[in-house]
Amino acid sequence: MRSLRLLFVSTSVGALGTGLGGGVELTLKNLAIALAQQGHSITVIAPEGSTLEGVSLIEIPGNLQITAQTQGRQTLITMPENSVLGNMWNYARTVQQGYDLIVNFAYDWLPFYLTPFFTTPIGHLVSMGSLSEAMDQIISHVASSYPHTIAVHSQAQAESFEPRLEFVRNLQNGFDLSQYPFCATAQDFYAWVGRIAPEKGLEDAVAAIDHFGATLKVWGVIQDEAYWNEVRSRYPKAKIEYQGFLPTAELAIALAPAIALIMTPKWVEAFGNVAIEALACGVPVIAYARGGPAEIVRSGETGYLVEPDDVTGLIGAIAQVEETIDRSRCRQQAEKQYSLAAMADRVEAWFEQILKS
Ligand code: HBI
Repeated sequence: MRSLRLLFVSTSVGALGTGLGGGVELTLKNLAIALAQQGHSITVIAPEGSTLEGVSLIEIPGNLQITAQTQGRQTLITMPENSVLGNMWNYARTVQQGYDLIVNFAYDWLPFYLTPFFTTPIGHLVSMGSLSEAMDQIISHVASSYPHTIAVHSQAQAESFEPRLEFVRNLQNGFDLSQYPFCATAQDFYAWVGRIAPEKGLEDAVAAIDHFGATLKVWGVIQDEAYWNEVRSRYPKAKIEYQGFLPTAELAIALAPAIALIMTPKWVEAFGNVAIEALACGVPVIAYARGGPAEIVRSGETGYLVEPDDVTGLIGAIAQVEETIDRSRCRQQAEKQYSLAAMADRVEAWFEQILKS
């Protein structure tokens, strides 16, 4: 494929490197690295204060968007004064001639609405499942009016939208697996990784490990302090060890010896980057059979899929995971399906389809 001049416009809810952008931060960084390795040139537009080593970055000032997952389904589309989202897309408008393709990473109404206003084609990588009527409507509209310009991370995510998205591309995700050390023997703890917020369902993982009196190490940004305190006060004897929010490389090293990663999403997790990160380290994944993780975990082979919201099911899986799952099979699945190269191939095919149509 000819080398492309690519312009990435980042998420609007936080500067890159702060963790507030959740999975999108890692996805954007990994794509920039993978596509640069394939010979493309990438420029990233992101909120002021962003950091992204080795990639040319344009920092834009302005006020952040409210995170979409904290709003209701009837939420109105809102923009703060001096919106960083508006400023990023105005800047993209002024420089678009210098690029073959623009990729939007924000889960916000504006970039989807602007699709026909740009002469340079825009691809939208949708980072979450359905959250509101207004976003469903604009994403579905772009999916049908501009076929192949919408990409998602899983089938479940695509199916969560109403009306159903047509012509979308399932990119899954991909990671720099060299950052993930394979750990053949586990130490005596379980892991939970993610933004600490209600949609991530930490309370179920705590309930399950509390049953065994086992240790649960928790990594991630405490996005909802009240929720965090409520979980800990509900299980006062649970051995929860908060490990803070670590950059990828450090998280991988700390996570690698876990007996298993426990994923308890209460929402349709669009993908579940942490599932791949765990598998890459040889850590089996015990997850609710909901959203992206249900398309990643091979139950009985690289972990266990459990009936959603069934804590007893989590307990049953935890009881047998250590004896029954071969940790090298976990690493093998990550290498085959979720390497940066595998992801770059899927993304290049997506780009080709956009540029053709
Ligand atoms: N909310 N409004 C809005 N815009 C985003 O780009 C956005 C978000 N919430 C979460 C989010 N992006 C990222 O954390 C995703 O990785 C989930």
